[in-house]
Amino acid sequence: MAIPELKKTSNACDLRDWLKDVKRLEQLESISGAHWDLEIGALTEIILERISTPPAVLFDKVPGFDPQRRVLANMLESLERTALTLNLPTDIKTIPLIDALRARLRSLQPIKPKIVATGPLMENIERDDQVDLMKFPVPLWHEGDGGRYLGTGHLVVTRDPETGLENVGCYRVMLQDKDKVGLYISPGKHGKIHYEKAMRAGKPLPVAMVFGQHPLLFIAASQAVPIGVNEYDWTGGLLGQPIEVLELPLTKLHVPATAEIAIEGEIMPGETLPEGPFGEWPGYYASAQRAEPFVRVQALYYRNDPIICGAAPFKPTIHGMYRSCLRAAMVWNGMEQAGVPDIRGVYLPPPAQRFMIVVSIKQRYPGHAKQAALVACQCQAGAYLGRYVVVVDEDIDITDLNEVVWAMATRSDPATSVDILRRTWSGPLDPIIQPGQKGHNSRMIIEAVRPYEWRDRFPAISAISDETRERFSRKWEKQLAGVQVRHSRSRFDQE
Ligand SMILES: Cc1cc2nc3c(=O)[nH]c(=O)nc-3n(C[C@H](O)[C@H](O)[C@H](O)COP(=O)(O)O)c2cc1C
Ligand SMILES: [Mn+2]
Repeated sequence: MAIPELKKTSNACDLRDWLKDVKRLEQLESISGAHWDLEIGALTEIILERISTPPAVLFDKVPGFDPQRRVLANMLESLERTALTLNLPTDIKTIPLIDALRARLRSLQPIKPKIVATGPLMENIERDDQVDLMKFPVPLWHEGDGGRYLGTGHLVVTRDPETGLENVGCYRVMLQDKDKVGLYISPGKHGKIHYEKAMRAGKPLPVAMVFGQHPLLFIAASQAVPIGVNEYDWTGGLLGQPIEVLELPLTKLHVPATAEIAIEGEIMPGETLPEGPFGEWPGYYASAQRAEPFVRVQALYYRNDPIICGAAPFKPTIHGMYRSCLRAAMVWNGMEQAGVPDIRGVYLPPPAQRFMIVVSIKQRYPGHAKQAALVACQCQAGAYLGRYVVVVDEDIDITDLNEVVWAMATRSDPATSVDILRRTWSGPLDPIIQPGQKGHNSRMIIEAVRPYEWRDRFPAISAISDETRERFSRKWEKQLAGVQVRHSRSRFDQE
């Protein structure tokens, strides 16, 4: 597939420009007066549940706060906004988007950010005793959360105390006090490695955080950019031009010049506070409240009328398509690098996320389907926290779960089409593994393809052919359009 041209943007990755583009797409809504205490979170969830293409939602006039201190939710919950953010055409379809993204990832050359002297972030500066994070409308996102989460769609910037390399990761941040924020970083993450090195040396770890930025930076911080690659460089590489950053005065860490809100401070050795629980992406609370480190905030910076970006995970049955696309692109590249031929598409059905990988292939030789499945679930991008791998033929639309289920139901026979891999890589968020036993789980490979040996004699499909559909759709276009308008209504209308 031809890779769409990169469009040069006038400036470096500004959320406010992105919001203007989203408004032009007619995918931005604002809601005034929702309360921080569960109301913003619940409305976000209800909109995701009810609307098949959910808009981005800007919450303003939050009771008890400066009316222009806002919260943005559902940034990336449509294909169009995902494409916009990745600088791809907004009319692109799912598999072409994944294909274009993987081509970009494959050829990505990191571009160092441009360090600028100042930017909109410096419109308001508060130091030491002036710092008051309680003045921001930080939501309680889910009913069972142990606190209000300021950081769910944000950046956490740290530096390796030994190598000096900077990292930008997205690790949840809980509001602890007016000048304290707790964070949870899971084992092996780059920020955790920095933290552990600093603590071993008995030294504080300087930390900067950004709560509100262009969503591409959130993607960079929350998707596996390889260790050693700075996420700002990666973002510049994906955009084809450097992003603009400021060097913060106390920690010398870098944050985007157009960030909405940023803090800098330190994690002190040995200091912890209770953190969590927080509703996580599999749709569960994997663990109870724990003692976790926190940052003592020394300085706070924010734009006028700042916007907190929220990307709290809800049950994946109602959202998360953009994360499926990103992971699919990485798995597809991993499979291609391992030499699997004729892959027609890779997708992770959003309700399952990493727990299910679907691959479509044009079968070339006996064992091709098995090879595709094994590599999909064991290449680096697909190996962690998986469960099911389904391989289908190229005629199946893998972005449509109905089609995938139809293929499973009609082209697989459990006695011969299924294999189980044991003791594969799982993790602390795996709901089916008992507490205290987390670590390993298993994988099921389902070959839902026409069996290779007699694929040419497999029963023919009864649906109309593409040509017939095209011919009659064109001939009856007007009548069909009328039927469609009268009968496809949003789920909101049905209530
Ligand atoms: C909305 C969202 C929230 C996340 N929260 C956490 C978290 O609280 N802790 C964590 O360790 N990883 C979390 N992650 C995953 C990390 O952001 C991801 O693994 C990322 O690659 C980490 O950056 P790093 O590779 O530089 O460490 C989250 C991801 C998303 C999309
Ligand atoms: Mn990293």
